[in-house]
Amino acid sequence: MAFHQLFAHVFRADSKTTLRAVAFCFGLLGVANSSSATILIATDASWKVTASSPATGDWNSSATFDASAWQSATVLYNVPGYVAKGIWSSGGQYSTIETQMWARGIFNLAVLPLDAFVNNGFDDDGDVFVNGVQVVSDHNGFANNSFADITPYLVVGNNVIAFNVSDNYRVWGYNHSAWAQVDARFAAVPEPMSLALVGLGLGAMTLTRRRAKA
Ligand SMILES: [Ca+2]
Ligand SMILES: [Ca+2]
Repeated sequence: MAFHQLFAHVFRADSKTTLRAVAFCFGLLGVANSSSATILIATDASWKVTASSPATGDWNSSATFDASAWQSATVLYNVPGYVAKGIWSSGGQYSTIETQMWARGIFNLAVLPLDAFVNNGFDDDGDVFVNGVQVVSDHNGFANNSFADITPYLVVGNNVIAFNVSDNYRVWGYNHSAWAQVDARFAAVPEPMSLALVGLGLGAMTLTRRRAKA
């Protein structure tokens, strides 16, 4: 039955139960079939940071790198338009001692996304890495934002996003911060529970039709 025939039939059936069942079915199908942008990871207090140069070179590539000596990030402010928070190490925004920071976060992917992008901002300069691949190189000497397509560098399983950042334009004394956010878009997969509910809804509609004919 074509959709317009089904729609016409439903309104002829004059059954609140049927209308509710059909509305429910198509509501669920709409949710199940839509693609959605999902924020995978964004800088916040859960990120690990250090103001000391990492001991080994795999700090930006290995999910199993030993970051136990690193500290949790200090959240400095909200970033307008993003979920990400501006972070730095414990020295904070006006430290006169900590002029560099290294930071890392880990996120797990069950499937690869259709596409994924990183937005970030450095006060003032730095590099962003995804699984060890440099995706941002910002060395213009002042605070600014960057954007990069990281789709090719993601893997199923654990992924590492990491950056190092330095402050080198000390307007208002020392002021430094950094933020990063990964947004990914996935192909939607209908959930088994939604399909089961759609089946129940269609069953209820059929039952209503039979009762209307009897
Ligand atoms: Ca910069
Ligand atoms: Ca600065």
